Amino acid sequence: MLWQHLFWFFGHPEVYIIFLPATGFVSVITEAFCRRPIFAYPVVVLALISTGILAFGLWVHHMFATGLPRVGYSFYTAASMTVAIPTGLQIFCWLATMWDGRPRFQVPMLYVVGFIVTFVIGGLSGVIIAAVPLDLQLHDTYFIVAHFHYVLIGGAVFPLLGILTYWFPKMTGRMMSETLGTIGFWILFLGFQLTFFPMHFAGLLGMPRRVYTYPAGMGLELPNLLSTIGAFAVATAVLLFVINGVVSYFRGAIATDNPWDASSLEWATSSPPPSYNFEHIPVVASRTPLWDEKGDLPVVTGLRVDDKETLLTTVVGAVPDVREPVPEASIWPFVAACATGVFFVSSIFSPWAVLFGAIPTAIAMAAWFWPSSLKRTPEPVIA
Ligand SMILES: [Cu+2]
Repeated sequence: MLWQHLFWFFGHPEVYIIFLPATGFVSVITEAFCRRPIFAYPVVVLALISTGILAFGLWVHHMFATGLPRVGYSFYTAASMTVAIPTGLQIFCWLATMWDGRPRFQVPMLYVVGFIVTFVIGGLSGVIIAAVPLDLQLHDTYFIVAHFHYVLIGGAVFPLLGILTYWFPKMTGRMMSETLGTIGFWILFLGFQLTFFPMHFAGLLGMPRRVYTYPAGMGLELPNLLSTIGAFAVATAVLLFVINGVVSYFRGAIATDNPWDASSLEWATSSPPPSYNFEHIPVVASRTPLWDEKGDLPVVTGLRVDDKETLLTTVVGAVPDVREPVPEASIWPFVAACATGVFFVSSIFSPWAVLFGAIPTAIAMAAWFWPSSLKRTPEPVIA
């Protein structure tokens, strides 16, 4: 039991570790392809933060079938249903952005729409199985398999393929094929639904998960046949995506700096960007700098040219504050990283490693932070 608690105390938040970056991808794509800033941006951010916090209080909903005190059932059912609130808020904000914008349904945006449809279905089956009486019926059945694939493939894989298509021109300097991408999206979307939707029914009919065989004549033949056909479609779509990536890398249309007419800073530099990203640090005054400035962005001036230096600003107002010298190249951060790695890996095998592993780590850290008389001190900005 303790192991199960430990596993799910990791396993439930881990789902959100996968899902939360995907919400960022969705926001970025929705904004660019609807040509307006995200609707109710502070709500989206607060919803993200509260999802991250709530994620740590839900793990027991994976363990309803182990037997719990009554108050445990009630608490974790309530907490699990609560997480639908911030997630729902985000979905409504993205829909409002589309409603109020002028959406262009190119491949990345198709993946966002696929995400919303699929993830909402997964969210609804999630609210259903948060209820203990139903969960006890459906525990360890294909209904659960259907639910978590809707949440994870819908919530993470669709946004990931969308953002890869979106950032491909920035990473490689070439566009992915729109035709191949559109065909691939529809095969994936329909193939996914064909694979996982029938699993709800197989689960309701009592088919246990982690088992691929079943007795004939129980009504399980049709849902399993549909799932098998769908699985081949999903594999085909993934293969198409890879082929599209490889072919476009060599033969794709040359990308401009900002091929999607997006608003954020990565599109202000060339595709692909030089290793230093920007020759001069751009000045940004809003969340959509490239839509505000018609020409080139204004740049920071007055930094040293004979030495490495960066500009620090105040935390809330982003007003220029001090010019901070960039540290000289040093071997010590690398040594500290290696020593820390050895420390943690060897502590798996012996508790003594905690004691002896701490010594090289401490030496590396001390050398790294040793005060050097040669270091320049930060200088205030003269406005
Ligand atoms: Cu969970």
